Amino acid sequence: MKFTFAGLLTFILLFTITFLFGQEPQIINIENRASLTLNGVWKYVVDPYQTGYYDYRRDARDQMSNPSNSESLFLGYKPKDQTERVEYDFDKSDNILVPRDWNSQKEKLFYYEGSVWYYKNFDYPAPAANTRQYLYFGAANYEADVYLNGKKRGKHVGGFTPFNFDITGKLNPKGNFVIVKVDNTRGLEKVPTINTDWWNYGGLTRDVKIVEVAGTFIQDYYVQLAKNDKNTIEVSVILNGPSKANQAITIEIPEANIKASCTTDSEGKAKTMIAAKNLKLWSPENPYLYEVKLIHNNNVLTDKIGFRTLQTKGKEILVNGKPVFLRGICIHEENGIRGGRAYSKEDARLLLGWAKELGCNFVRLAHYPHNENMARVADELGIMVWSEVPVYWTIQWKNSETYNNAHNQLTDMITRDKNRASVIIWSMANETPVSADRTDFIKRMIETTRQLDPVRLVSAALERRSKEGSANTQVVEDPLQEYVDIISFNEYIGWYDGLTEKCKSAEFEIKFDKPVMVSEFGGDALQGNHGSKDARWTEEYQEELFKESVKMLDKIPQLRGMTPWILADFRSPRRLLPNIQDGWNRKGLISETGDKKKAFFVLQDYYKRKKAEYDK
Ligand code: GCB
Repeated sequence: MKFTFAGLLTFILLFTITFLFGQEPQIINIENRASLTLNGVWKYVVDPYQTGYYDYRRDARDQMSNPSNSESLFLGYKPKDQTERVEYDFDKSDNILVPRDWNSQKEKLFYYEGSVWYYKNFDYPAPAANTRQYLYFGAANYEADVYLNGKKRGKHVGGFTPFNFDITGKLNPKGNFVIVKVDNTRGLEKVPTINTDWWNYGGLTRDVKIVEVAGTFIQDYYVQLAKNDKNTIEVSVILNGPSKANQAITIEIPEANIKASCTTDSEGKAKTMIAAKNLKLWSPENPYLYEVKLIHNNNVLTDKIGFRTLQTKGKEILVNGKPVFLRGICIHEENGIRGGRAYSKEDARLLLGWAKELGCNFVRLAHYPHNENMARVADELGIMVWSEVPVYWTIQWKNSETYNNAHNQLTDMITRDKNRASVIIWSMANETPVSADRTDFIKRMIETTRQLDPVRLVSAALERRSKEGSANTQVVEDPLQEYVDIISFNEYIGWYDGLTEKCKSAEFEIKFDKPVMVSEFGGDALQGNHGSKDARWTEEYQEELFKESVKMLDKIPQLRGMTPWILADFRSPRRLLPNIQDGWNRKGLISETGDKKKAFFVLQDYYKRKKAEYDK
């Protein structure tokens, strides 16, 4: 073999990309594939000094980074006899549930930020012939080092997106064990950075599975209506495996009498356009989902997919050609009643059920990709979705690693949810301070998004401010307005900016003929705390704020939606006021116990009116 310098560089680059950022390509639609769940009880060891990872000279013990130092500490090694010194024992360690964050399960880990080692053993009796196995994680916050049977399989960075490792041939019929070091330490260079207004829940927060696929299998696909064309389904498929070239793929939608095929190229990719007449279109009023089958070599992968068109025209947002008003609400991925990160279909039904009760046809899933169940349940319930990456406040705009990280999180979010009809907006960021570096950073993200998904709308929650010399006039002065499809901004007039009175005189001046969405407004109220409407923290203040806010915003001619902040109270380490906040951001319309505050009903009324206006 000829060994070139360029070849070596490429190898080093690929190695770095694979082990630092990632990842093997994401396998989508895990829910409908053969799998063994590793959810349930795991063992864990809290390791604040990363003793399992670094030796006393702080050299990595990790076999991959340091092959000569492959000491088996924390890698599942068991002493052979009483002479051996092994300073840990997973079997004797405490239990922890997966999926779930550690903070809400273990009192001693409530505020913990650092490393925790997870351990689980399992049998894998009989893989079917010619199959491959992948170890899949729905998410781990924030970094995960993954080991199978004592050998490192890889590392993943980013707390809210899925990842998988090929473990074909590495499983035994009995006695396998997975060890994962999960580290939720915050960092200036990370995405998000050290400063946020939500709880930094750590752990294996989503499903863990062994997924079994055919030797060559459908790894990824896109099945959606072509841009602005309700009679054409655009399909692309990616095969993974040794025989991926020149393979026939069949797409069937039995209920629509559709059966079509395409053939993969040398990279395993296939594309086709399928004519489709009279499809029942997906909409919030009729969230119709078709069973779609993707077939390769008699292996059938099914999904439930809705079809709808989406575009903006001047100030209108058109879904299936009809103007819509986005009656929305922001949601954090948290179930306050149980405590901790939301992860399950039941959690999704609770949160989206509340949104429905409020009269919403839209939700903003803030400020990071939520678990996949949210978009799937939204598909079923007919709720449109804004999906976001944690490019929040002040991340390091000049740092190329930070960019790569944000780019990976964005790509993984889109890859996972691009077949969900409910998802209509990809959001790039939240309240990022305008500067040339920041705008360049986000413009590059927008370009990536448009390449990956030509149909969905792009936005970002921007900031507004008072116009110079005219305190009442509110303007958005952000060059990103040019590049997004929907101009969205957050405003806290009547909470951080003046009292509710101020809403009466404030006016918005938006220069673009594009739809406007107010992506946040609101104020804190402790549920059950009553008083006059100008007393902060009371339900009455929040009620008044909502009454005045919707009146104020309704005057914006381009207003086509809003997602007030926020559906339910959520935990935040920034919220320190005793007897009121106690570690909770109280801007919820519903308390952490599930009780509705007065403002809930103000918004519900407004949405009834808006619905009637648009149903006409
Ligand atoms: C914001 C942020 C959101 C905060 C909220 C607040 O502007 O986007 O993450 O939680 O304000 O409550 O201050």
